[in-house]
Amino acid sequence: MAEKFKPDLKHSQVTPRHAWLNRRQIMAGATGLLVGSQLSRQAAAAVDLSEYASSVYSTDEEPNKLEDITKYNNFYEFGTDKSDPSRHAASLTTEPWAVEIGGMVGRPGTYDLDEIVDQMTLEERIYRLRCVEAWSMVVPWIGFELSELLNWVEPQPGAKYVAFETVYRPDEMRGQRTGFLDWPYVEGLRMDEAMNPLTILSVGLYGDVLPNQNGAPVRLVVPWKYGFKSIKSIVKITLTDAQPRTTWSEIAPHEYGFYANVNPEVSHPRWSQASERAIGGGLFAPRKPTRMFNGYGEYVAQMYDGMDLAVAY
Ligand SMILES: Nc1nc2c(c(=O)[nH]1)N[C@H]1C(S)=C(S)[C@@H](COP(=O)(O)O)O[C@H]1N2
Ligand SMILES: [Mo]
Repeated sequence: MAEKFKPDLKHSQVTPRHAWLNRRQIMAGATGLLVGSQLSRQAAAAVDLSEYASSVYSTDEEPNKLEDITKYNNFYEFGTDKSDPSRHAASLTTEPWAVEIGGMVGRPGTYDLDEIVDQMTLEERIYRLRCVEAWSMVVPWIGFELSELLNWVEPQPGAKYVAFETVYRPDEMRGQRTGFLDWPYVEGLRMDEAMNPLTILSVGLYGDVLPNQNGAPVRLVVPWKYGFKSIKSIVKITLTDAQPRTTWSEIAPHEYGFYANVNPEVSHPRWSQASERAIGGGLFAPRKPTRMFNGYGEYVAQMYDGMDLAVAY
């Protein structure tokens, strides 16, 4: 497969990461939102699709255009305007990239991202993304299940949470030269949330490596939670027995909780969460009703049985 692909690559410089994205079998849903991408189209044509299970977790909704996904971003390390990340994120060096994995694991270490990805099963996952600001998109990520990585480093039985940290590089991230957030951005999940098959680490988008503004080279994607949980440009993953600090819940605990499950019935103190504005729908498109757990309840609701979701927001 690799040999077949190389001549077709449109990239003038094939980086190691480009190489693995094309070399490895990107599993694609049968409904194939492969259409948006040249590289993925080539992949679909060249491989025997019968060997590939479609991801049951992908939505068959139309994904947003690459333009929407890469020009309308939240990535405060590069500024607070939606257009700041696409204008300023090129300054981040994403190669080489190391991820330190530690805490309550059997095999702690600092691993090269290429080495990690080489061990993982890449899939295309087309997910809805619902920001707490009440806009939404549909994004064709490429990534692997976080559970596969955690199992690889052998979680200890006492581990109850996973903490994540974004890179801190004020020289490359202009937003980090301001005091707007308490850098580095940190996030966390409960262990069962981290092990849920919906939870992925994304390394690609539309068949290519992840653009910097979307959290290159590796970012979390937790589709049933508000977007701020999906932390970008991760350099540190720590398994712990205590609930990790999270950036937004520390800044405004009455507005942003640790759980942050999408919930149309619990309003943000300053706006309703009952509906959302679909990016790319045009100025006059009607708002979409927001769904409990962003529509992923069948896979995740049982994790919160017995929890009062109005309190644990
Ligand atoms: N490190 C970091 N991660 C982050 C953010 C951020 O500002 N910094 N913004 C979050 C928010 S609020 C959202 S909605 C998503 C946006 O992801 P996207 O730009 O790829 O759509 O990233 C999340 N991850
Ligand atoms: Mo967000």
